Amino acid sequence: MKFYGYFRSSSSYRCRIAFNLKGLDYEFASVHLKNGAQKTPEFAALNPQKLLPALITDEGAELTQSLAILEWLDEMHPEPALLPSDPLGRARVRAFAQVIACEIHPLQNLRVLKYLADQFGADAGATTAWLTRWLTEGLEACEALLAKREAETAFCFGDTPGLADVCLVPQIFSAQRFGVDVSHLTRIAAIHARCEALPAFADAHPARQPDAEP
Ligand SMILES: N[C@@H](CCC(=O)N[C@@H](CS)C(=O)NCC(=O)O)C(=O)O
Repeated sequence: MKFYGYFRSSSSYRCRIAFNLKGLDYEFASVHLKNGAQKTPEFAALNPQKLLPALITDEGAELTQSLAILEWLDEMHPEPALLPSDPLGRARVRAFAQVIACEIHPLQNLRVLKYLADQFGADAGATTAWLTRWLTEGLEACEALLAKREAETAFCFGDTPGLADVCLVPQIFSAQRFGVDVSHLTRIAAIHARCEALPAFADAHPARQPDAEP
């Protein structure tokens, strides 16, 4: 497999955690987002959205969108499972993951922040206010979903990490990077600490990637 990612990209980070949990090797191609490498014709031919991550399978199939990649990985390499075995459980885990991937993350994306600055003159203070608004509201909803679980579990929806945890940890990294304080979300904080203690999560951290920059 060839994986196109970037150390600081949180959707790439999700996939790295899943590769590690499942013990899968891959060739890594770094796409330097800050330098605009995602906009080259070569990368746009792979992902017309000009977004990371992208994956080329051993058979040469091209995949994009981290949630689609994660579910494909889970179907191809079922152990350990990222999704519960029951339909209701799967719907709950997917809903949690989609709060992050579909509602929070798009509003913090590089191209969105750049557009806010370039087209609407958002300065650092306005950008921080924007990020704080959407990350706090979204993660508070995640905390509330965790509070609604029938039982408190070590990870988001079970005793082992799954798709929800794979999405949560990179989102907390982003909150910390953008200086958004979510320490009042105690269930999330406890789960985050448990995940970070696992090598699969620790080794996927942006600071530990070959293309990491200060
Ligand atoms: N929903 C997409 C989001 C992809 C995405 O927004 N990726 C970011 C990095 S985390 C990106 O490539 N941004 C480049 C840009 O904004 O120009 C997914 O989950 O894969």
